[in-house]
Amino acid sequence: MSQTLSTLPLQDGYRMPAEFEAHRGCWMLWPFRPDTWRAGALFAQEQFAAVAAAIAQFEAVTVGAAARQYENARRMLPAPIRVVEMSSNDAWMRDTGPTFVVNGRGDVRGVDWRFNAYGGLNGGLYFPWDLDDLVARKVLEIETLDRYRAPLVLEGGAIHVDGQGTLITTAECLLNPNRNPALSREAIEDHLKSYLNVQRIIWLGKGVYRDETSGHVDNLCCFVRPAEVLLSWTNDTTDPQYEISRQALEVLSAASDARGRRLTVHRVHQPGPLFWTAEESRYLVASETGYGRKTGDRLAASYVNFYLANGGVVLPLFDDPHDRAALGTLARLFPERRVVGVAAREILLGGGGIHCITQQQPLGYRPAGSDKGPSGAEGDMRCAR
Ligand code: KQY
Repeated sequence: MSQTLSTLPLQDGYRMPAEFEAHRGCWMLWPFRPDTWRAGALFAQEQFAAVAAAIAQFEAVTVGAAARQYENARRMLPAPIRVVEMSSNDAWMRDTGPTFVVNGRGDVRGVDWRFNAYGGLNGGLYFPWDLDDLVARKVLEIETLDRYRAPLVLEGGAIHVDGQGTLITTAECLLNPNRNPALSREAIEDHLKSYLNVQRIIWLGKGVYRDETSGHVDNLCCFVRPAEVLLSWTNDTTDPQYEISRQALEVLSAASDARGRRLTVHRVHQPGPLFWTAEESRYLVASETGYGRKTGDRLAASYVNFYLANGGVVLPLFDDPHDRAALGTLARLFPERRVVGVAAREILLGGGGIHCITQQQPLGYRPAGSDKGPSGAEGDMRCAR
């Protein structure tokens, strides 16, 4: 049974692990809404299926699909991928799924943040969002994992952690009045510390230029390993992204992490810039907000929006001259993983990337030598359930 707990992860000894730690698997949702995904989501579904198949080379994948899409999803997804019926308002598992936390004994729980579709009635992207706000709970219920319901509006794409006490976020998103208007920066930091067990929070200013999420960090910067980050960059000083990335570089270069280490900052040149074409905006149903979805609007494209799977990196590609260099950079940064590129322009047209549509579920293991496992063997790797 999955219980809702009234305690806090910090006091219970749980922490959010880094994405580069071992996974039990990956969760995704199936896209369908015609005001986010053009042409009735057909092209997006093809790319979601390709992402799921790429991740499935490395770890188990589960895709939640609305009842009316179940058959379609099952047909389009390769057989080893588990499809479960799950209603949602859109398909951003990073933002609506649970943030999993682990303890040192191999147990896994989930934090269920409040979700308001990226800003509620004050700049949010869609209404209603009630089904999306239930996604984390449903995932935890399916996995029989206990749940912390946090009093904070937060999307998973707004944070990145190193698993060793450091969190990176942007002020543009987490301090945006359309998320938690009643909370000060200190109060927000206190919640992050209590729910994720982090001690050092690094605040970047803005996220990627024209990012409709109000600047999610997962499109701009991420941890490659402890004390090493990757930043989306442009050499074009006339591009509005230049000043955003330059300021982030300044903050990151001056920062130290929770263990007192200075950060090594790697850079990857952004694609494009990329824009909506007339053909692409033609078969899009008008949305309530209409945010940046017409011919000529700039897309918030970034190679940082990749997914780290067990032994793999699943990298968004855009049929862009910068793709090649990005593949090379990621291969150099992750020599121990296999880099798989997946075409992701249709996902980008929906406002996100591969990281935004995925959520890793950690394995939950007892670190070698920390204790005796159930078999009595010293330091064995134990699954959480
Ligand atoms: O950055 C992300 N984690 C998700 C992007 C969501 C865009 C909503 N249209």
